[in-house]
Amino acid sequence: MSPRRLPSKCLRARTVLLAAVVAAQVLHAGVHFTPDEYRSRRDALRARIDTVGLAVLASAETALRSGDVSYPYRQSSDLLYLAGITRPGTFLVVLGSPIDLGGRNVRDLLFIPPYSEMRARITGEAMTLQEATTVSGADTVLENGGLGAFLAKILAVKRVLYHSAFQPPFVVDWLNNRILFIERDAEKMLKEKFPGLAVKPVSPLVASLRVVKSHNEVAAVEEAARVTCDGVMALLRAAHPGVFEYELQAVLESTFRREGAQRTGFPSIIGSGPNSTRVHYDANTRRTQKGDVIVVDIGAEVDGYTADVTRTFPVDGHFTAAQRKLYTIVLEAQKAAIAAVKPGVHIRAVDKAGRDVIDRAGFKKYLTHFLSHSVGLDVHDPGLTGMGAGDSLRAGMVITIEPGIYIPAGADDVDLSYWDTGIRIEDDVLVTPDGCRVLTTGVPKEAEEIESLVGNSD
Ligand SMILES: [Mn+2]
Repeated sequence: MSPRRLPSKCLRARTVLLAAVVAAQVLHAGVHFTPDEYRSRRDALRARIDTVGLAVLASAETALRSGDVSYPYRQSSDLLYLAGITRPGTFLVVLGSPIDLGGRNVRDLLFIPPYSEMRARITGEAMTLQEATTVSGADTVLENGGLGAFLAKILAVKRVLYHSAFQPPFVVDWLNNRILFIERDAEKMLKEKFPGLAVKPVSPLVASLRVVKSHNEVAAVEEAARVTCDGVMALLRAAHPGVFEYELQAVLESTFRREGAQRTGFPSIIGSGPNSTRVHYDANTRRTQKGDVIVVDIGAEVDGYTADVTRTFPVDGHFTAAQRKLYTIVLEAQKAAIAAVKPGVHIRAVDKAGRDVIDRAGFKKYLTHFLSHSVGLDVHDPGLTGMGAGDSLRAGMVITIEPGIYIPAGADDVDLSYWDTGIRIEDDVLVTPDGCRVLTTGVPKEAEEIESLVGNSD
């Protein structure tokens, strides 16, 4: 990448270009979510916090890669959800009951980095108070330098503080061989300064809001699903024995970007041969061989929302008898689980419907994970863990259904024709009032259809 400081003669041309880019971003961000929607989400959060309480949510930290180079930035999902602001250095305050600020009734405040002309010229990423107001609909937007003084005043009169987690909550001080507990110490200092103040995490409250998706959120996941499926179709057509896993990743992710995805929702998994049995393999370095199956578990992120799709295919376009047998079982399991999805059903019953098919076929020990999770702003979206008593499905939830069978080399209770074979099939489904609707229909999953697409570039 180029260094941060540009030679001055480039600045004018870049400024014009960047102004166009910024304008396009603002337009794009408005496609799915209006300030009214963010406002109603904050109202829903307010209804869950005490009237004598307030919530403070910090944006994600910028992660340093080395020197003055950062990793690509991605906003915290909770802050995106409640305010739509994509920049670091942003803090959102949601008040349990309104306060009077300069004669105005204020329910929420946003604190953002001060506008910097220099930053606008160099990165195009400066935001004015007015722009932040337009995006978020917050009652008041102020510069983030004022956050400390504001909190000092407001915490003196509030009884409960909900806050977002410190990331990371602790750091290792290896010079002194000790751990610095940032979050614990911050909470301790607050309680000393404001006796009687209760300090709680805000994330469970926001999670309870995020679990059922709005109409616009479903539209965002559908768009992510469409782009994701297009990427898989391009990948299938580009596959042939001898192709490297990373070449397939490049085809996939270039399709994502060309179709408007900002990034992937999680590192792309392209696992061939032995790697198909490793459920979280994402090194993507192996050269494929004739006879391999390839598991691709991937998701494009569009406007903050990700899809999560898995397809498995033979690199040479022909499943072996053993591969086809496993594929048929997993597909049957997936269809059985999808058929079980409707409001009121517990997520463990959905898991069981799919798992039973694999158990009956005699491959119980080769299914090593739960079959479902919520998907949305995060690939493993909060609110539906499979563990809680309250994990019954509700209309508007978006969940994945992803059974699999993974047989490593050396498995001693199966024929060796099954070795090094991982099969997983995953779709995203919207729970509807009377059942569900599969959102990721853009790429087929019947064995013959998948086979006919592999290497087929016409
Ligand atoms: Mn998944």
